[in-house]
Amino acid sequence: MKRKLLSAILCASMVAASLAGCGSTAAKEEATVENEATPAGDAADDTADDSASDGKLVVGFAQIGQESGWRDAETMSIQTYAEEHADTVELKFADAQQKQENQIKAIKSFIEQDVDVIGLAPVVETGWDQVFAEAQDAGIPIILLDRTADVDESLYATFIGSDFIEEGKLAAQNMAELIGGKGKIVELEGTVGASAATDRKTGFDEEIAANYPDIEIVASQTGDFTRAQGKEVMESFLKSNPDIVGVYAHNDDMALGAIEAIKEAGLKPGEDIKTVSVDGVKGIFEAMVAGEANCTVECNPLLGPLFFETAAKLKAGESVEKWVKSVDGVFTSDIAADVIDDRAY
Ligand code: GYE
Repeated sequence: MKRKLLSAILCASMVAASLAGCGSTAAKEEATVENEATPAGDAADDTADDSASDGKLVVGFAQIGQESGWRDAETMSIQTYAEEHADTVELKFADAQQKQENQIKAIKSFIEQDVDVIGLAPVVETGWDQVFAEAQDAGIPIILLDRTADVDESLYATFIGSDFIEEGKLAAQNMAELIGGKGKIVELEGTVGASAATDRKTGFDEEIAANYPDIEIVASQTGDFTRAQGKEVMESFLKSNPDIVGVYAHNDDMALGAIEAIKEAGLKPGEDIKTVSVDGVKGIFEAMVAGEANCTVECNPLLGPLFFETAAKLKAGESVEKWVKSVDGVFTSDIAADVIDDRAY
């Protein structure tokens, strides 16, 4: 009873943003009621849990939020897989609304519900040691999905995602080509403290510093991976740096916001100011086809199948690689029209 009540409270308070999450928790609650008829004790509980979830793979996923088109595509990929495999998989989904404290609450709730595997897209890199240790003590492996955490490797099972430093380097090379190796540019950073932002900045800035002495990054500021903030920050960049020739954004959504700001300033995005961003969402392909964006470095969000397959392996006690690296491509405006219809997100 205590366990059921706690789960319900946690669900109401922290998973409030995710109807799907509460829905699936409710299903588990019913199952837990049945368990209460069984004798107390770990072994009894385990048996009861298995029969309650029909031997299904029960996975809790603590999502960051809905900050970008990329994030929505990833959520869709995870939820669609769970729906299509409902006979073998049960997903508990929490939307943390971009707050680490909500993600920590979600993980604690998943531990309380004794899920088989926990998935997490860490909104920021630091601050996870304690809750990861709690999961480890409970014998629940953690899969880091799409962003890394700055913890000892022993505290998580695997990271599934892209090489952000490499993405930053590719972005720098493409920017250099677009602006003929010279000029002032600005940088729109992702969420402060997020691995995807820190590493995309490191890769880009280091590549520029090492190989392109005539390119100057005159301003670099966070736009929190959102379109609205990308636009707002770009507006102030344009006011203080009217002579820039390029903008590098750590994701496509911020680039799309920047494109709006450039247009409102009476300039032509894609011509007067070149754009390079990361993700490869449909919106940036549309902007490239329209001649308003120049290049995107792909970062695959369709990680649902790989995530669940990896979780199944972990449940079965199989070993998995510490980093399952995504294979991504680079797309420029000259090929955008040819490939836009094949884009899956
Ligand atoms: O690039 C961005 C999102 O963590 C890789 O997060 C992900 C990033 C993605 O908000 O659009």
